[in-house]
Amino acid sequence: MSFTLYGDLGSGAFSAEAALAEAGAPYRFELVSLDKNEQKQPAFLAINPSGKMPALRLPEGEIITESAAILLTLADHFPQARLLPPQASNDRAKAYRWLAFMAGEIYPIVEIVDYPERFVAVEAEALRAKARERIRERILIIERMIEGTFLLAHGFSILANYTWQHSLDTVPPSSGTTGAGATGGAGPLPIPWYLPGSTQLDYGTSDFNRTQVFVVSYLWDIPSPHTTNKFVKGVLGNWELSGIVTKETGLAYTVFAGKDVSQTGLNVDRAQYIGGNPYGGNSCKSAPCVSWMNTAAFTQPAAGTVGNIGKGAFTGPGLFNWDMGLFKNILITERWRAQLRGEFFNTFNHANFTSPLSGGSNYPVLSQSSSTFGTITSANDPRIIQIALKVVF
Ligand SMILES: N[C@@H](CCC(=O)N[C@@H](CS)C(=O)NCC(=O)O)C(=O)O
Repeated sequence: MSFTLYGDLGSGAFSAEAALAEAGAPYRFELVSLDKNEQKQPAFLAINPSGKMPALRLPEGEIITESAAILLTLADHFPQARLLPPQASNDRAKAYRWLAFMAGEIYPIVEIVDYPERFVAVEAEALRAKARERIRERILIIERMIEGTFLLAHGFSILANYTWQHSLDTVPPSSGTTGAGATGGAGPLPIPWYLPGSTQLDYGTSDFNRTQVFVVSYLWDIPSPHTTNKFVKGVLGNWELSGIVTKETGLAYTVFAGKDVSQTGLNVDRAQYIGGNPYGGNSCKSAPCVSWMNTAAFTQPAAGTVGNIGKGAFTGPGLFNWDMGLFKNILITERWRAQLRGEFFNTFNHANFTSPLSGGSNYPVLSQSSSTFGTITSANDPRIIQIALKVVF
């Protein structure tokens, strides 16, 4: 049994749709085009006689209109989604207050902005401009009530996501997503089809593949001290702490011969893997990482052959990064606010080495004949600190 939401893209139906999605409710979206004036056609007027969207059909068939009523109905239907703060709490009362404010003080003026000619026979544009001003004034009332980042919720929000995947393709290494050189892309040419093993060598892990990616972001509105002392409140109040933590596995790369051993003139020959652990002792603790690859496990292919290493057969070092932000919000006047922002990228200055590549990170190929074969020679950015002052008015 599913809900049906009637609305248009980019219309006020978004609030109902956001609530349905947040509640995890099953729903169907029925498009009613404002551009084609479909909201005033008999088919939709039978659903909402006032010719306005959103309208929501409940699974039992009842039609609900008026955004505030729709939102409250959905909050009732899905208590576990906690669309509203706890019952009888101050925050619940505040939520009702802002819902009524949007429905009563702001939404009616939207009609004047959208259709001023419905209200006056002349000077419709002047009326539209005035109505816009009113909306702005009223939205500013809400803005000024926001302490820190939240209007209703306090404290802490956190988002985490994890992906585990493996992307494979048949374009030659370092073609990225542009395709092989042969088809106008940026990558090298494929290994010719008539050479033994050619198809297998150009099939493998995609250049952009990261098998595991874990990202957590958080925002903490640090509670202001409960005191009447203006100085203490001014200094210790209105701080926000935010951050993004990323941990991901490395990018795939391919070991090339670095010479035209096959004499095809294409310069896409692979090195020859001759057995043993392809990775070195991993001694990256003290730069340079002399032994990311075990050079003794590779050699040049025999003359006239293309080597035996498949696309993306090896994986470079993973990445760990923690960005942080510490913000202090300063209320100057009703209208003017300032924010002092301290941003710390790679806060703990973790050394994130890049793959030991011959041609930079956009060219995930390592040349066996290079003098630095197997050695990591570069890293991502060290810690960077940025301090800024933002003024909002
Ligand atoms: N009171 C209604 C107002 C809805 C409303 O104004 N919707 C606009 C779209 S954002 C609409 O349907 N306008 C079409 C029209 O007035 O012809 C509510 O709160 O849902």
